[in-house]
Amino acid sequence: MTAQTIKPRVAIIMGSQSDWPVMKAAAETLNELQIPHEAKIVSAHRTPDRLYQFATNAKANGFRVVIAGAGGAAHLPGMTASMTPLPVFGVPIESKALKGQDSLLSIVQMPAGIPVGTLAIGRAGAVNAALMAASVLALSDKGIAERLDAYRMAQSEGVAEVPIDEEP
Ligand code: RP5
Repeated sequence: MTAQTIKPRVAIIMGSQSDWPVMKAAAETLNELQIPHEAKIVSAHRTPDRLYQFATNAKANGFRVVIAGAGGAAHLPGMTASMTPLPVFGVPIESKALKGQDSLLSIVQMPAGIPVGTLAIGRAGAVNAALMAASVLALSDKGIAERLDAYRMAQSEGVAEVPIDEEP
């Protein structure tokens, strides 16, 4: 059975098709951990009705965690968090004008009461959002917990003790 044939537990949403090259890293990380997920374009300002429908129904639809990526005036993660009790992890996308500083500050500066777990700008944030989602699911899923442990162990084992000269 592949990760996609059972009910998705993680929703990966993003404000635009242009966010996918970064957000794909979250999907790939979840694939590595065999965690079923679904990816959708949901724009807070271009498709507000789609956002409302997604966020208000996310828990009832079986999702347990939402990963939301957005760039610029990045209100998608915060608006999503305002409409669902699920944990929302925000990924700031690197914007052209301000290199993602705008995205980061838009997502991280949530007023008290509606939290968004904010990750790093770009690919590192997308990968880590997936790992945070895995950690949440691992609390109640032994298989995911074991695969997450194995992922971390393989990562540690992949780090050499001594640096080598690399080919220019
Ligand atoms: C945001 O505006 C999206 O999340 C994207 O990062 C940014 C630019 O979107 P496009 O103009 O490329 O569609 O809503």
